[in-house]
Amino acid sequence: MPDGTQPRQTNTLEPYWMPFTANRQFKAAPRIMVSAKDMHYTDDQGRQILDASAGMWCVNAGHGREKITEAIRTQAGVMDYGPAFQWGHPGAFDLSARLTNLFPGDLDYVFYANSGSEAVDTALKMALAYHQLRGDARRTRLIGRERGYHGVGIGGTSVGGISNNRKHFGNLLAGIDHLPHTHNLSEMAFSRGQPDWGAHLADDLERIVALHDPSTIAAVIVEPVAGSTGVLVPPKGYLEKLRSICDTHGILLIFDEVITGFGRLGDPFGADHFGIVPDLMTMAKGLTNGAVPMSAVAARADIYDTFMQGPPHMIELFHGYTYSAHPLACAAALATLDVFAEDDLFNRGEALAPVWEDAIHGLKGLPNVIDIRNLGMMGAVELVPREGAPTTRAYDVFLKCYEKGLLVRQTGDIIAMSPPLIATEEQLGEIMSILAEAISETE
Ligand code: PXG
Repeated sequence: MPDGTQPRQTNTLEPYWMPFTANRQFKAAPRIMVSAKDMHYTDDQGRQILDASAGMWCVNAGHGREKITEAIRTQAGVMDYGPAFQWGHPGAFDLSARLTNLFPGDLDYVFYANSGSEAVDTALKMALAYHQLRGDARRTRLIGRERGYHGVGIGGTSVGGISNNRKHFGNLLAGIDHLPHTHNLSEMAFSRGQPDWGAHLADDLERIVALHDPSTIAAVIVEPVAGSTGVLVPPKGYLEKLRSICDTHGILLIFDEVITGFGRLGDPFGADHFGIVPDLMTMAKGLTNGAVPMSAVAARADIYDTFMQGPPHMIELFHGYTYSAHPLACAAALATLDVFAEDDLFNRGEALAPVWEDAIHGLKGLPNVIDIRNLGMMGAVELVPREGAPTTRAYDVFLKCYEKGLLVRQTGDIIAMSPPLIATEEQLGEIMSILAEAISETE
């Protein structure tokens, strides 16, 4: 009888169905990481790989932070798991007090999930239920944006705007519309920071509102800076316009800060960076420095209060996860906040951002580079697609980078980067010189 101690297949790479991966290509030439410390991974060949993407946008404080590791270890020894519904544990309350202290405006409440996808679906459900509880039950329409990424739940996929992520999965949720994306190469290529052109793209929300009538629209969800689709930086004034149109029409504004949260833009959240308080704000990734899965939704006080109305013995929100506020995740998040404070990482991100900007824009003029964009400690280099073979050029650059000891992300014909905030100026320079070599050597 199989007992799970032995592999069933002789090729032990085969049974793992890898996420968002070209499985056959990968298994023919695998890239296996075996350990990580500070700014580097070590692969199974013993090579050091400089991490220019903070894992997948999550290890903002650098790898293997002893304080975080120790907090997880200690918590596992004290209480491995605590039931989340109708029970609590101290870490969940400590973390909530500290997080809400960090959140901007009156985002005074926090709800926990385990992934960015779950946080997004949670926020969308909160928005729907909020309007219903206020007696405004016709407000069911959700507005996302082209090229938006909000994870892989049915809700997040529906409001998301990346064709490959949508096209295989049927009709998705009904009653969704999308804003246009904000990128335009001819108007904004090689902008440093926020492009001057494009605030008017937010006016499309007025068009959508007029089409469906404001009384039917529950919420608009956007990433303050679109990450997965290749670092699309919002034009100056664009997010302000979205906020004001939402206010005019009683529509909730949701910021998906899964990538932009926890120092990526040199502030705790994108909301701080842009000076705009959303009604709901999702976060994940950097919340625990990637060490334990955890995500959260921050909610404004009046949203929470709207739920706190029926008889007190009634559950107010029929939603949650077995692992909401998992003790190990809470311990990791609390320790992450300590590490951010001790290393002054929010300010460090802000101080490094101009160095990063100069470094990445130094790649202008390399072959096939048609755009470079950056904000905070995010950056992307866009390459002209090969005739008839889109995405292959950036994939080749990505592979060459790996061979030369550099980890970057590839999306379409874009190389996206988000180094840990502990990077030295020399390491930012090293990232760019390896990337420049890889681009120059790629046909
Ligand atoms: N919202 C945003 C804005 C995200 O970036 C999610 C939701 C979903 O999070 P989970 O934890 O369910 O994966 C994300 C995730 C990449 C990349 O390289 C981006 C993400 C995940 C993996 C890779 O662009 N973003």
